[in-house]
Amino acid sequence: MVYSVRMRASQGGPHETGGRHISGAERIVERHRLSEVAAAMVERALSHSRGTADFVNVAIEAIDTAAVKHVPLLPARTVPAAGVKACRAAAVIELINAGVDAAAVNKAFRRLLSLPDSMRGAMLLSAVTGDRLDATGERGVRVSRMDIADAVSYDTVLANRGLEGAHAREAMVLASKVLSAPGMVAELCWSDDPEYTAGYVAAGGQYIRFPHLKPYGSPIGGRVFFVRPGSSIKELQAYLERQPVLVTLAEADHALYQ
Ligand code: WAQ
Ligand code: MG
Repeated sequence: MVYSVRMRASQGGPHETGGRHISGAERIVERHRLSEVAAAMVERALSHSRGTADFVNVAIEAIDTAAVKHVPLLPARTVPAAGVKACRAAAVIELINAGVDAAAVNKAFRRLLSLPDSMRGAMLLSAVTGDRLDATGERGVRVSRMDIADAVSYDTVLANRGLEGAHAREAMVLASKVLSAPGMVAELCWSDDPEYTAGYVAAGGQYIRFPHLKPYGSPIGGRVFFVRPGSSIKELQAYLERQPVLVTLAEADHALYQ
């Protein structure tokens, strides 16, 4: 048995009654780590750069180990573009190369850039038309129940790739689960933390980072998942929200850090 630990925090009351999203976190851990991991999430919720949360929800749920799916960690590379404009242009090219229609890419940027504030989850958009496919409105689809399988080796791999810090550590796990979902073509993301400007495109089996997908100081981030037309949205959403996934290191990474 393992345990899914999920946290979401907001300001001005719970998300459901209009509270502003502050932070969230997802882990899968063994019994003996539960209290420590849950306590760290509470601390993080209450000391976030987006503001002070006045609502924190921590949910813990047992998961049968046999129900956990294993998916490989995406290999990462960084596009060394300078400035927001150049980084966004480079991200557009990566998405189009991965098979997302230019029209859908443009709509995705427009949608993300016109958000009044960050959502809690992601928008599912058609990879051809850019039309919104999910019915979750301002909340978005929240990817949940995922973690890295071997946290110790993962930290070494991250340090070796020059990717210290929680943002990349969590985003690479999330993106690895997202790209393993049925009908998924690509993901576009940038952080909602005002001081963190980096973002990424996950597509074609890769995690492609850009140092500046938004200006420093902006509290508005977001995620778009580009979906192949004709995919079952119900199935896809169930996978993203409910399927427990442990992300495993690639063989090459293991060989280096055994
Ligand atoms: N499921 C779906 N959408 C989510 C989730 C989730 N579990 N968590 C966050 N989001 C959405 C939500 O709209 C947030 O406002 C937005 O994504 C940004 O979330 O390689 O830190 O957790 O250096 O602020 C990317 C670059 C960092 C990392 C991403 O996202 C790197 C980041 P944040
Ligand atoms: Mg954030």
